Amino acid sequence: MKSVDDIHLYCFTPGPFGKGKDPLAMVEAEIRGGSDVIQLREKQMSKRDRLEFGMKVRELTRRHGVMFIVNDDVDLALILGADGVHLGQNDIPIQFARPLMGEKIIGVSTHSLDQVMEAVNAGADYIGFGPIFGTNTKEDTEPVVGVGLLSRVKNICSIPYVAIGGITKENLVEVVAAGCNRVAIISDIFTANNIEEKCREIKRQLTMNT
Ligand code: 3NM
Repeated sequence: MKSVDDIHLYCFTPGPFGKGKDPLAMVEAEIRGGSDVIQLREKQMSKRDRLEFGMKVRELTRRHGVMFIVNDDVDLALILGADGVHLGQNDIPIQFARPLMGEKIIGVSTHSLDQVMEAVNAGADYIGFGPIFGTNTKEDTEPVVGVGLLSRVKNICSIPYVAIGGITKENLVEVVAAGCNRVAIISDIFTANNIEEKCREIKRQLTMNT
């Protein structure tokens, strides 16, 4: 398993983008394209279906040495033997998750500089920061933070931070120019004709100067 410091391209399970397709094959394409993390994010599945699908993703990520993170559910993360859990601002606070997760990774979604500081102080291992641009992928998204605010995160954040929300291969250059070479992307990857190639091109841009 990689460490949070190694995160550049943070990917997801397909959710609604996997409808009528083979979701596991889509995840495999992301991994072949250089994804450093796969997050199990299947908000429309029942918990039992998430468990069953999650077991397959766990097996796949383990085989390829890719980090496996479960969205929202601490219990599912532990049951699946995931590397960590990702918590939103409306999920259980990190103080309650930490005793259960122990040394495992806890990531937290943040949407303001205050939330960044709060997550760092509470002992998060990494944070997501966004939405950087407008996005239709997530319901009830917070207001756009923009690359201006993103460029200020590094001054107050001592842990790895991953930019998220509306990021594409085309606007990635703005994110990198704002000093961030860690991104989480859903729609631009899953709507690509060739998921593997799209991931590879994005990963190349993120790791060009490292
Ligand atoms: N979290 P896309 S934005 C899951 O701002 C998620 O915390 C966000 O999908 C946040 O790459 C978002 O298609 C959706 O915009 C990201």
